[in-house]
Amino acid sequence: MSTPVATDPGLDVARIRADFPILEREIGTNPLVYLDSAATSQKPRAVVDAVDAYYATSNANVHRGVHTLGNEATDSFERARLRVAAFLDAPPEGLVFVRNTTEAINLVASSYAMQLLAPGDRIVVTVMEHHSNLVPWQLAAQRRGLQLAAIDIDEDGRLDLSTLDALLAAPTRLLAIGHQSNVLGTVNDIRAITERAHAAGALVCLDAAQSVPHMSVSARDLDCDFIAFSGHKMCGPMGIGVLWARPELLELMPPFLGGGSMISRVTLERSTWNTVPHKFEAGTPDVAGAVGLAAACDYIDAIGRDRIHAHEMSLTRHLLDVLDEVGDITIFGPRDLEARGGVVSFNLADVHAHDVGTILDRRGIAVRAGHHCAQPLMARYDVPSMARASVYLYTTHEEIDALGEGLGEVRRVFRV
Ligand code: C6P
Repeated sequence: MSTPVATDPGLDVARIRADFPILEREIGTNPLVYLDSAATSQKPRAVVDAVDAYYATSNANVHRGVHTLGNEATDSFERARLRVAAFLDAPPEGLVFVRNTTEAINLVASSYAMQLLAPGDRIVVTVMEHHSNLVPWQLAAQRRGLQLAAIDIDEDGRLDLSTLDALLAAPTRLLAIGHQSNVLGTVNDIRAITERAHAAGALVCLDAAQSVPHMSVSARDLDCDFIAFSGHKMCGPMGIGVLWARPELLELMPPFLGGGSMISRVTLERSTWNTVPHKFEAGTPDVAGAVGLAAACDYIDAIGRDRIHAHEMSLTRHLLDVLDEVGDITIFGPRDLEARGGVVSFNLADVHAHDVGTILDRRGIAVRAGHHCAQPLMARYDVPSMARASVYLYTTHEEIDALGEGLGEVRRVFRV
């Protein structure tokens, strides 16, 4: 029997689900059970409608025209910047619209690490990073002669911070760290870690791809120097993401991409740059994406991030219990709910995660299987792959039960 779970009586999941048209879909003859929100979330009608309304009524290029539509589009884009900055509790002049977390971190790697760090300087990452928060630093290290070092994890899948001060000592200039692991679900204590990094003279680049959608993230409270996240994991459109950086750092950093919009004055010989954050937004931006992301912020805040988080914690408790009941399951990451979010990776006996995912899909259950863009972490656990279930505001406890039944079928099929 699974442990009784305390659901938030205020979160009307049936009503929330009615906002997400895709959740009515069937996969074959089964209702869709979408347990892959860590890969990308589904989109509420409010976001789809906001994108649609923008294209239907105000579409024009931004920061260029003198005509009415151009001004409306520019207003919509800049209002979206203010809205998303407010969601992040951050000064809007530090908010750069990019495509996704990956692009945001590449921007920092190119315009900060490669340009403003010196050969021999060190960047510290962790072994639980997504490739997006590792490969850009590797490229910067190769091109600029920087060193890279990694914080390890303990048996429970939490960071081993006993080595942190030694790793942060000179010549470390930057700590690049995820807020919540997309594999282990581990939530790192960023406020405390940032204090230690700053005390050692290092800046902090936070990969918030898996945290901003699921909990209140305040740039002011966390005090990080760079924060990256994607719209598509937080009910927003694909193709829009955010780099927030301290404006004074953006001032110091040279541009990432060159072209229209990011300049102040151009001659055949040289150019000068637009003010921040526009200096980092070359070319025509994804205005509809920004408008959709602002609508996603409104949608999430109307429900309440604390309530969404409480619901997800209740689901996670249930998920851990259901996986235990299936038997022969190895769960990766902390068991303690205080230390984790609603992303749970596991393996069932010696069945390959892809086989688990394929059999679950036959029942309409979508989980992710593979290395989760975290190959160093797979190597750390000495496994080729993991299966992963992840929850969001529209997930129900019954869907977790369906996962448990599906895993029972996997056991029968593979006779384990
Ligand atoms: N993780 C997952 O299934 P992009 O693709 O740029 O929007 O996000 C990259 C990224 C960066 N950091 C973390 C912690 C992430 O989880 C992700 C995306 C997805 O886990 C797709 S690989």
